[in-house]
Amino acid sequence: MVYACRMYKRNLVPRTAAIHDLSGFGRGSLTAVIPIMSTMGIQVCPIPTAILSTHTSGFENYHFFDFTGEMEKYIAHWKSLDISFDAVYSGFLGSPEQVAIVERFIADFRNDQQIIVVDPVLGDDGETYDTITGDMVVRMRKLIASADVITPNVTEAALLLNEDPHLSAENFSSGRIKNWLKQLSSFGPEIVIMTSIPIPGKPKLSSVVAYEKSSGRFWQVQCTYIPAYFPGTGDIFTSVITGSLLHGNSLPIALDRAVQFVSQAIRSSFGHEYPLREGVLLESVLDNLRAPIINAGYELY
Ligand code: PXL
Repeated sequence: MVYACRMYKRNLVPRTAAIHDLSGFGRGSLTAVIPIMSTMGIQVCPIPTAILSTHTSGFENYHFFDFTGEMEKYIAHWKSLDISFDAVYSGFLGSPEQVAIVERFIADFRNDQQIIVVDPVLGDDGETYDTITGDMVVRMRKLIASADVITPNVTEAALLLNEDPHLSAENFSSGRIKNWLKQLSSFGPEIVIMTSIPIPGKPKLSSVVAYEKSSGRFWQVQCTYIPAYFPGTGDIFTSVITGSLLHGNSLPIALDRAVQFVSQAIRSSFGHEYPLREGVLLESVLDNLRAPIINAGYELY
């Protein structure tokens, strides 16, 4: 049986390996990555890093099964199948030891036309997530060196750079933002996308700023800040970025699509009264991913 298209020697639809946890309730990680990227016409091949009854933001006593001991056997079978990936996309890891497993996976499945996306999932809103240790932060600094694209939020960027993750909005001058992005790209990645950036003096807005090392250009997309923290929006954002780049969109168009989709998802949810920990009502907006981009709001920064 031949799985790739013989004539073009490529995958019939773009294919990504998705290295994230599977959290059964709460709409994040693989339960966001798979529907979003599938809707965008990408084949998603998951490698679970952990299996949880729920994600860890706002739930207590969740069941956490660390998949570290199983991952290498799972990956060894894939190696024997001679399959190729157009992207490798990693997110939440179940243990610091998984960094070495992901690095090996990237090295073993490397090809010229691939993008490696690492979402350094560590925390949000100035705090690390429940299961994230100092060792995970140290090892994540190493993992981003293997990536072409990284997508930290401001808290994760601060942790990776050993900066204060509790800075107030006034501290986010464009000079500081550019400096952080350049420092992060000096670890290795060609593209650094920082999300959830407050804008000094504009509490109703938030922004995403990206740096593209080879062109030296910075891009910004601003959006309305909605005062509600829904877990999983980082996973949603990076899934759209990865899908969009896999379809050959430019970086600023990918930023636009991701910001627009996350904003639509939050707006579709915020008007309802339900526990925020259940995440955005993703199912009600998935079809928007098939709509063309009408208003591109990106600008050079
Ligand atoms: O959305 C990031 C994330 C991923 N995976 C797990 C999490 C979180 C955030 O809380 O708990 C298990």
